Amino acid sequence: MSKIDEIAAAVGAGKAKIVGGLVEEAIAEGANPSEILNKGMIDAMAVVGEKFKNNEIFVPEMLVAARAMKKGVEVLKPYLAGDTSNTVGKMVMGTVAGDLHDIGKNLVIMMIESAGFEVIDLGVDVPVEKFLEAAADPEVKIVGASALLTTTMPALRDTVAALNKADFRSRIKVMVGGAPVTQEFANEIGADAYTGDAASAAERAKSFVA
Ligand code: B1M
Repeated sequence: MSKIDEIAAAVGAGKAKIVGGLVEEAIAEGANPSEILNKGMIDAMAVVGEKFKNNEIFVPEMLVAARAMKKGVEVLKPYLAGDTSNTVGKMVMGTVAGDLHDIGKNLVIMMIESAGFEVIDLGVDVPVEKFLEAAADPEVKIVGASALLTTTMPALRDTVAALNKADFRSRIKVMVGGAPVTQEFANEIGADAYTGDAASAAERAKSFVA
């Protein structure tokens, strides 16, 4: 079994205590940090999601897998993130109301910070008003919102609709993402950008301030 397969197995089994060590070992062996993230962790979470859908595992197992992934990401962060000393702009980011999923949002924040942005993390289950309040800061250039559940896509719609009505709308760009979100949905709700992964989110954010 390759080290990346070992990481995927440990994330899938929720073995938070060993994931960090395995990531260190993989790095020491010369594994590519993005490959560790994509194949060792994100793919492993997709398997966890499939098992949950098929009733092979339940919420507690999903939760421990998420904790294990977070441990791995903590160790991986310095290898993925670049020089953050030059701030290119301020961004607000949160997971929409009713939604507690934060791994994807945190990855997006990590990549966007490494692209030079200062990110205000509003956390999870963020009401529309909190997005509006944070986005009212005149220094904010981008507002990002994440939704992981089909049932919270309406909250994403509401969030974007409220931002679209705000008097500061022309100052900001609105970015959306999350597993159930599509380019089509993003167009429909009036967001400026949709990306399917964290690295492209950072690229897109950079393009807005270039
Ligand atoms: Co939840 N969950 N979950 N869960 N969970 C999913 C999303 C699900 C698909 C599993 C499944 O059934 N196959 C399913 C949703 C089904 C649906 O909506 N149709 C589901 C469900 C049903 C639920 C509950 C309702 C379960 C229950 O209680 N019965 C419940 C809801 C709680 C709530 O939010 N109110 C729930 C709870 C949980 C846990 C708390 C146990 C845990 C979350 C822990 C945490 O986040 N701290 C959890 C987990 C871990 C998952 C899965 C297994 C993994 C999610 C994840 O972290 N993926 C997930 C299955 C899956 O996604 N296949 C599942 C890895 C992450 C890196 O990917 O977040 O997609 P993702 O982010 C990507 C991109 O989407 C993108 O970039 C990221 C990195 O590349 N991206 C953006 C994300 N945001 C972006 C923003 C951008 C741009 C790109 O611009 C701003």
